[in-house]
Amino acid sequence: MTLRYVTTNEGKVREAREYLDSVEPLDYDYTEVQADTLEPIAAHGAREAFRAAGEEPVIVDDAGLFVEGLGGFPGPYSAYVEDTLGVETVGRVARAELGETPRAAFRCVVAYCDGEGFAATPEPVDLGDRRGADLSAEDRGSAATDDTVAEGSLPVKLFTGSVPGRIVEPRGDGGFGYDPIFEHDGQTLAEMRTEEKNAISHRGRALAKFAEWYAER
Ligand code: ITT
Ligand code: NA
Repeated sequence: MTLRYVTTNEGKVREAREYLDSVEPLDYDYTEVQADTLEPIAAHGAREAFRAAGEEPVIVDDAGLFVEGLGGFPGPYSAYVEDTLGVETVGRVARAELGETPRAAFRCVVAYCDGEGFAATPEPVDLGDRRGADLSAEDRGSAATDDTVAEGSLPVKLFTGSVPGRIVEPRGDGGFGYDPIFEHDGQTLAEMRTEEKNAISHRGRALAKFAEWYAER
């Protein structure tokens, strides 16, 4: 069965192909529920996309840039803020407000849904990084305000990754989105080749965990 990567972002697909050779992009615009974390957005999107894909296995990838001194802004609103303000303005505002190189992190949540349940294997929790946490129970907690979940909660498995860095003046023309203003270890993500970015990135970490788990599935 084909695994569908539900995204309209070619940059994400390019990065995912390094981990999953048989993945096919699915251009489906899932509803982005409002939340201050990425997990419920990705979980909800995966359930909706699974149904829209004719009940084929899907992964949804929700990511964002979290500037520490701005309370995590733009966080889950990163796509909207990129479209409205633009990446350079976000960088300028952060540096005007917080000084030359404010601390930030990229986070990525990969949500997998194939209609089946998951064995309840207790997973170790590492720093700010919930490895493959099965949030179906947590999601059920919000069912009262969430129509789709109330229809019957499809299990979703989540894989997260994050990378710390600093906001800098834009450099580099690789990558996509906020990559030019995010520096990690002396280089912006836009100055890295795809393999280099994957080796350290939020998405690379989430996808590596997912690919390892999926190979056993
Ligand atoms: P899909 O929802 O179709 O997957 P999107 O680009 O809207 O595409 P997100 O909602 O996950 O995806 O993206 C949130 C924002 O964060 C958006 O502005 C992206 O450009 C940006 N972003 C996501 N991953 C990134 C990365 O690895 N490097 C730089 N910016 C990234
Ligand atoms: Na999105």
